[in-house]
Amino acid sequence: MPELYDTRAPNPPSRATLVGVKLRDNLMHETEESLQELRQLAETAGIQVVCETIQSRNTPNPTYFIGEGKVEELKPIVEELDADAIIFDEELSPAQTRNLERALDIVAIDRTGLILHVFAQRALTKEARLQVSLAQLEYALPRLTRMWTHLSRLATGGGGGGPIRGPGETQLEMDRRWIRRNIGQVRKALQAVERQRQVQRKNRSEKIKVSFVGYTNAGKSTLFNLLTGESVLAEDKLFATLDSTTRRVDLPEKQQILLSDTVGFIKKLPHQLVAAFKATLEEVVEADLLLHVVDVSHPEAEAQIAAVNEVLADLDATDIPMLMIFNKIDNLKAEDDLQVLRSQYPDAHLISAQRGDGIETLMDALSNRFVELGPDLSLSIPYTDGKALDLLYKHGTVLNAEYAADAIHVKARMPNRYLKSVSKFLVSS
Ligand SMILES: Nc1nc2c(ncn2[C@@H]2O[C@H](COP(=O)(O)OP(=O)(O)OP(=O)(O)O)[C@@H](O)[C@H]2O)c(=O)[nH]1
Ligand SMILES: [Mg+2]
Repeated sequence: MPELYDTRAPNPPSRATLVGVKLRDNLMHETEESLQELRQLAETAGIQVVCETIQSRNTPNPTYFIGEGKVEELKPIVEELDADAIIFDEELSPAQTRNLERALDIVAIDRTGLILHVFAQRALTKEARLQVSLAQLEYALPRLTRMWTHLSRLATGGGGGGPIRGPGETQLEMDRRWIRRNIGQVRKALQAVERQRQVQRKNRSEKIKVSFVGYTNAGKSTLFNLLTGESVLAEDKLFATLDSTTRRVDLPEKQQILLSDTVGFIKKLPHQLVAAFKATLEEVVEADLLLHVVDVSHPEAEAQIAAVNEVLADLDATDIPMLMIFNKIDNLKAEDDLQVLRSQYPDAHLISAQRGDGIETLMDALSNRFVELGPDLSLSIPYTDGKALDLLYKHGTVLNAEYAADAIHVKARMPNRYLKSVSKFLVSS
């Protein structure tokens, strides 16, 4: 793949001032928690946070988002602390970005830009990198001044891939044309990768598909590893996982499911990213069951659940049955009160993916859930059709097998999706 798709910024900032804005409709603690998350995002991106500030205002100032007085106040601070970026926990307009950069003489970044930057740094596979490229290009199109996060010209690598100005074309038009052309190329490359993925998915269409969803850092990958014996990267960083991984898991009642670990969601997830990651998220959209993993020890657990549900609505995935999993119960403090959450989600499973608490019960619940899908069946299987019996053992629960002279008489349960493969052996019960 040409270096054209190198999504990493050529010279990302290293010392940042963070700005949160409490608007009329927000609560102060929400603004504070969100700023705390922005700090985590910045740190994940390798940016040191040298200062944090919150301004309360009714509505954003159209010129700077924050007030002019606040900008004046920040000038000496930024200089003294040697900050090279100001990061807003809000979405800045292209004009606000430009004005802030001029006034403070440092890079101005918004929450979306930072999230895109983190994704770009962490994207390893070809598909994830293409998806991030697409999101970045679409974000860059109206914001041509934001060179730090763009696909840089440097990234076009050899072959003189940078833009060449056409007759009568302004720099701006040329840049736009260059970005549009790249969007086209990245889309094409993505389609090719997605076609491959479709083939793989077809092979799985028979199986029960279960997919994790959840806020970033909730513990999805830790639980995935525990259930599959895999070693997907799980760490205390936001967006440790960008690609989905799917593995077979055998449930206690012997049914097999395909379990997928997926990218985590976040509040104010850039819509460019949701669109770009639609293919990766097909694991979610096509699932028979979603396991919504929540870090229940997080002070914002409830808001995080809401943020995940919002993204699911964006993906049209709200009709898929969902099981709530309250993770990290080992991390709960005495003063934490789960009353509200538990009353909202009485069926939630309380677990610790790290310590293994509650896992057996969770597996049993999953197993029972899929057994319920099939009614009790009576079958008569000729000895020459041993394969059908194998299928029953593999995907269903054999309640009783009687080896008679003419055939094997079996009582079993089978998930509905497999019924077809044994239906010709059904006898009335
Ligand atoms: N105390 C505690 N920590 C946990 C538990 N489960 C996971 N963690 C920790 O939480 C952090 C995030 O875990 P991951 O499994 O990477 O979370 P994730 O949901 O996959 O996160 P992303 O891939 O970033 O969306 C890691 O440091 C885990 O060790 C748990 O049950 N208890
Ligand atoms: Mg993960």
